[in-house]
Amino acid sequence: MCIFCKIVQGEIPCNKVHENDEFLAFHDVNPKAPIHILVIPKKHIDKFQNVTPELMAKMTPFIQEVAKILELDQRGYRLIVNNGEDGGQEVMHLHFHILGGTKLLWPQLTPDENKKYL
Ligand code: DGP
Repeated sequence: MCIFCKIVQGEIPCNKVHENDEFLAFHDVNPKAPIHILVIPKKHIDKFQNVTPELMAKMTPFIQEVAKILELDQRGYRLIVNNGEDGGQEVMHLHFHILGGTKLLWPQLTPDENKKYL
């Protein structure tokens, strides 16, 4: 069983923010911003590339609710999904990162800072 399925089952504790029958939101163990939440479907789906439109249609309002609970809805926040190897996904259970609580930077994401991509 993957680590996030163990969190869903209660085998590994988490600092929960919100949940319903299908989704769970909890604080990231290694926060990259003052507020860093992970939102996951309780059902195991390995990555964003394999999520269905039907599940996303329900996940979207859940993420918006979490942002409201954390009072990020007015100031703003960033949503990140790392998908697959090049995307830097470490836990192979679909998760959205919600980052906020400060004005976020938009850092260089590749090692070569001088390379232009356009
Ligand atoms: P990603 O690189 O997108 O797969 O991000 C995985 C995130 O999951 C990373 O920011 C750290 C977090 N994480 C890994 N294991 C645990 C855990 O056991 N508990 C919590 N709360 N977060 C975890």
